[in-house]
Amino acid sequence: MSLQIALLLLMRYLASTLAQYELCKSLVSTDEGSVWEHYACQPKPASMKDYMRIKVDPPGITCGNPPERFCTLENPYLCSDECDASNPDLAHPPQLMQDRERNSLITYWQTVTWRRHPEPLLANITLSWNKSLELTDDLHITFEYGRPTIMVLDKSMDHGRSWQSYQYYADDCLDAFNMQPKRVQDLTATNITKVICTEQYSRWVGSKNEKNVKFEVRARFAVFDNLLRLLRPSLGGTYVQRDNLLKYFYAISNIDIPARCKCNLHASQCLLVDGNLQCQCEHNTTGQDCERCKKGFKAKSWKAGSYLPTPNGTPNTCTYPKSICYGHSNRCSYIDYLNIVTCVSCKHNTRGQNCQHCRLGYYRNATAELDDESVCVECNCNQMGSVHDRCNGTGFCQCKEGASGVKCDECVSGYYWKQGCYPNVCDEEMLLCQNGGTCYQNQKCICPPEFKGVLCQQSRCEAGKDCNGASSVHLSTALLLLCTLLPTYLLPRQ
Ligand SMILES: [Ca+2]
Repeated sequence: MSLQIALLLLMRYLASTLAQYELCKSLVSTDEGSVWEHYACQPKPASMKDYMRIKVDPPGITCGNPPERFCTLENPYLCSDECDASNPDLAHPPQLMQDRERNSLITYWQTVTWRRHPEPLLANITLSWNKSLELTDDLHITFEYGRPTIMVLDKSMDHGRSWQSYQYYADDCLDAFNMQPKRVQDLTATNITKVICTEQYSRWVGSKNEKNVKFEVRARFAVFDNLLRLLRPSLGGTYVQRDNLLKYFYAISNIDIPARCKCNLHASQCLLVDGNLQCQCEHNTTGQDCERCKKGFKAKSWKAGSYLPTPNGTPNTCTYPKSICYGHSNRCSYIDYLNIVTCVSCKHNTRGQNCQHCRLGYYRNATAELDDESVCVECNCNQMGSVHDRCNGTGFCQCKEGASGVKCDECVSGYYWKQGCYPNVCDEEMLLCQNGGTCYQNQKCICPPEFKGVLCQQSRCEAGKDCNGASSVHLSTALLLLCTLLPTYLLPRQ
């Protein structure tokens, strides 16, 4: 677990320093045309103070209504400064924590002074975006007139419904929170997300010397709304001087939040839409954080993109049911303007826009799963017996006349096989060879010498003649010839 966290942090660090993951997709040329390739992507870090909504509590905590005087820790007895909410030059409203300061004029929000001591001077500052963010660098809060001696940073993962303390700050952690003081750099990979109390940003070093309070997230990222609870103002390095409470108050001139929109690695842009930050989701995802698949693109459950493997990560694109192509292509692309997904280079004898069909000459193997490499099996139609090499969905080939069987490699009754099926010339039932002829493999009748014809139905004798007589004539001629020759051999030589 710790290794995973460390690795993820490293990836995030790399991702924030290298200009990677800026591209969600690109059109690449292939042998089969241009297709979109998708990549894990994320928006660039930005200063989120421009989009921040600030709310301060309790009511009346901001100074100037009614107008009041205050002094500073550096000049504790010259209490001539005035806060007046009705005078723009003397007002210190909350928005001065996020304004862009011009001409090096520092502007700041300021609270009422600690007149009611010993009642605590409490102030809550809620920072919200109505959008999940990921801090990409340290959060900086700049305090004028000294940093608080006690404060807490809370975070909310549910837009402010519930809060968890994220970091404690105190000049004396044991005294304020009964916690041992720690620094972020003391944390190791195993306890990197531990909630600590730090004394690093609360001790008095002079209000001009050190104004910043940091929340170090370079090593610890967060998704959040923030609640800054200011519990005790700067005391100027000493105890509370009850005779001069006008020097105790909070003043914040700037809150810097370097962060990026959390888009789950599915968007490279995050824009303000109707006053709210909105990821410009790619990879067929939708939602403010691209946290779900677009309607119809739910072939698999939604997944955030991944930084791994380097350098491009994994987009984990949402796909519509057919377009996962059951793993038969890794080159499927979503075409925006047609709102379709199309695949090229279908493998495993599949074809179709989504590799959802079997190639011609192949049929769906009913016993194989859709993602099985053997999902399409060859029809294997007999070339002689089939009309073509294609078959139907169950593997049956289309047979020529007389042929039968799944592969058309047999003949129906009345036909014989010889490089295909041909009608019987003769058989033992209907097409009987006549006149003593015998049927040879249904292909021909072998006739006696005196007959001819397909079924030996035709006599070789011409019609009307005595074919027997004709035969004896031939015989007697032969005998006569023999007899005339015989004496030459049989008679004794004289
Ligand atoms: Ca300011």
